Amino acid sequence: MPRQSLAPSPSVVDLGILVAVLTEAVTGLWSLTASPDDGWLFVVHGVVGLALVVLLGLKFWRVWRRVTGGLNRTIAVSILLSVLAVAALVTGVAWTLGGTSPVPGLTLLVIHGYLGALLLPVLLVHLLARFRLPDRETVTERRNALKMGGLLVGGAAVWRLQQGVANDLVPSRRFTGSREEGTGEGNAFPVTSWVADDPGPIPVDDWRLAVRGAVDTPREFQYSDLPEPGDSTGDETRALLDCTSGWYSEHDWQGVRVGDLLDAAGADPDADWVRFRAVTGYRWSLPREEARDAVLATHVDGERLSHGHGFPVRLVAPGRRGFQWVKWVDAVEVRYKNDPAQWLATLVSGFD
Ligand SMILES: Nc1nc2c(c(=O)[nH]1)N[C@H]1C(S)=C(S)[C@@H](COP(=O)(O)O)O[C@H]1N2
Ligand SMILES: [Mo]
Repeated sequence: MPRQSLAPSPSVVDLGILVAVLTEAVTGLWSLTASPDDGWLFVVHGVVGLALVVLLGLKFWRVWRRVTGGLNRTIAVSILLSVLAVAALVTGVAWTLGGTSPVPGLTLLVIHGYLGALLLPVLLVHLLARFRLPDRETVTERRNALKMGGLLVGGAAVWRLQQGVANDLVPSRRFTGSREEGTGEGNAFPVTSWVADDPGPIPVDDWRLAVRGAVDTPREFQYSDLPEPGDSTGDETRALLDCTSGWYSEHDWQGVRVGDLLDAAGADPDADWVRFRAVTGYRWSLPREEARDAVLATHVDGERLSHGHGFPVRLVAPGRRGFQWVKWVDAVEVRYKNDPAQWLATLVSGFD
């Protein structure tokens, strides 16, 4: 532990912890939808997380005597909060360094996310009991500002070192923290549902793909209407599926270009959104121009999609996180507005 003279004033440490935790919450949540242009989110999340380790160390050093003085409700909340914070930091760092989870079916990254989410309401209770606004002079005092700045620079330096180690330990790591699984091997990659969506096999004779909404002529296609891999009317795209639970897989996807479906139905050029709906009600929307270049895939690396991967068709949305790649699609809907309720649909779909 550094001597207390090297530490910022206690009230500044406390404020720093609050700001850091809120930063982690925002960047952590935001990272779930991050596109390849949002790499900086993960950098901020990592650097601030490492600075938080030091801030919490300083705080624990200062307050641990209080805990040994006996238990009351406020102290119990503080202890719970400390345990959650340490567990969130440990799982986050361990995931980066290639650690594997003791809980089957839950990666360390997912556990890290749950711990972070659990921590926020406990933090709120803790703040309601203990929050004091530090006075302005202390916060802006030059030596405090310098020490906090030093902490961030230190966090950035350790983060760089840690990235080097992590890239050695987990060579397939992406900037999102995800690890490679089954690239180029057809259907042999993980099957994931976002929450509970898990329909039975879809009888292809009854299945239809509807193109509807803001279109001149609503259309319906049977499976046999869709192009086979290699057909001149078909499309193939190489794209990487990156699931927020911590794995990614890159494949050649064969199917039909969404733009061709929209042209076949005569989509209204003023309608800015295209919504992809699964047989279960799970759905996601893309801006029209992006949707036009997306593919509704029937095949992966030339293999017919397995049921788990979305047979008869699944959306391939390059640059989007996995949860937006809707599986078991049966409708493409051209719309004038985006669909904020789609968030809820992805969470509740599959519960009945
Ligand atoms: N209908 C539907 N589509 C879905 C999901 C789902 O639960 N239901 N899960 C999504 C998530 S979280 C991911 S990562 C990918 C996983 O695709 P895979 O199971 O083919 O690997 O599908 C997405 N598409
Ligand atoms: Mo996912």
